[in-house]
Amino acid sequence: GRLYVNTVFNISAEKMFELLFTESHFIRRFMNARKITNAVLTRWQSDASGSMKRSLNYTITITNPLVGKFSTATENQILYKEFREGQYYLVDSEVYTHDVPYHDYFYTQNRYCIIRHSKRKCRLRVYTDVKYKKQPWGLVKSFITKNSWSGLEDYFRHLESELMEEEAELNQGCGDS
Ligand code: YK8
Repeated sequence: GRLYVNTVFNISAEKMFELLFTESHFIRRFMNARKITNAVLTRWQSDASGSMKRSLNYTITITNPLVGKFSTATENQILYKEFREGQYYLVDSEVYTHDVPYHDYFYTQNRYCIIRHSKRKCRLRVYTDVKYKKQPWGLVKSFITKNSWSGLEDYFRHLESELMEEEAELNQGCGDS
């Protein structure tokens, strides 16, 4: 896998979770900017093991010229029960893109770690991995992997920069934070 984000923000861990994993204005604006439309999300619900789950369905707009312009996608998220309110959150997210070439071969696994750093700071880490449900021919596999990495890198670079803007807005007028 790859580590796409590993940054300390002037945002509390609790707030970071709220920004990324609830229906926040931030995530709505970000989805608009990425042209992610038709989003339908379920609420977080606890499962038998005590972890929390939710799923998202949406349509993504794709800039890769090898692929059609749009694809529907499903994202299944799990918030592990080891989370500590305000301290530590671990969310695993599996993303299935249903309408891209070779969609039945692969999905993407994103792991988001939010760790309290101090009262008003947290570290956000995002690891991603391209996973295979069936083994494609070698050339196809490297083609899928390469195209996935470039799309993911663009996405997470954008997310990180939008979080930095949000951080600046949140901290306006309280200089000592
Ligand atoms: C989520 C991973 C692959 C996919 C794309 C597919 C190329 C197909 C390869 C052919 C377009 C928001 C990506 C980047 C679309 C966007 C997905 C996003 C960023 C040519 C063989 C959508 C996180 C996420 C996970 C997986 C990304 C797809 O929150 O290259």
